[in-house]
Amino acid sequence: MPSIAAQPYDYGFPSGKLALVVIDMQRDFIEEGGFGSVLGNDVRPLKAIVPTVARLIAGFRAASLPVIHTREGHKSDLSDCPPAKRARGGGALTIGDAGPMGRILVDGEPGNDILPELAPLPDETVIVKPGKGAFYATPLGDILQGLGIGHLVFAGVTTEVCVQTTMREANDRGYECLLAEDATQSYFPAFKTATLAMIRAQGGIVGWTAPSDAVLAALR
Ligand code: TIU
Repeated sequence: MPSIAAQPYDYGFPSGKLALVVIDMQRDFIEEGGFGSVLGNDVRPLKAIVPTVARLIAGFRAASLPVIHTREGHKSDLSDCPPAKRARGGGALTIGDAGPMGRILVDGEPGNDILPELAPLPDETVIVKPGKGAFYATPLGDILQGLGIGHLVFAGVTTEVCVQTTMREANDRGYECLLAEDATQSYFPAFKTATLAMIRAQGGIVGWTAPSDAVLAALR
């Protein structure tokens, strides 16, 4: 069984049975004027991981392993956006309002697009999700079951919100989860550090973490 040099210990996976889940690498979180910035965040640090995420995606494609992309986005009538979620944030604009990249966090708007550098290939799955977790109210679980995949590598943003929520959902569903340390980012550096530590604490209570180079070495 191949393995990735990881913390808290090596991560083994069945040959040919590993998928990459790229969480929410969309303009709404990474570019000025999207959801991330209307929440009051400096979005610039998130852009820095794009080349690393691109390398991971390229490695999975080269190994003929599935790459699954997610986007956080709501229907245009906001019927899948709980009023409580829409009310959060306290900024001048909120979900569904018109911003510089179209309506904020709404599926189909320019701001909801995945960054062009990380664009999904036509045959890759894109999950549009109304929540922070990618399993909630989406077909992700059924798709993974159909692929016979039980081992997941995670990348994307933000570490402690959508990435961690999805990893915890996956962990509770029995998936073996690894987070690529340098292919994820938070608006809050301390939250990223804490998330990596809490995932791998207690013998890997939520999963494993490893640098992207260690993941790519194992794929080769
Ligand atoms: N605000 C924040 O850190 N994140 C989100 O709202 N969504 C995701 O993490 N994708």
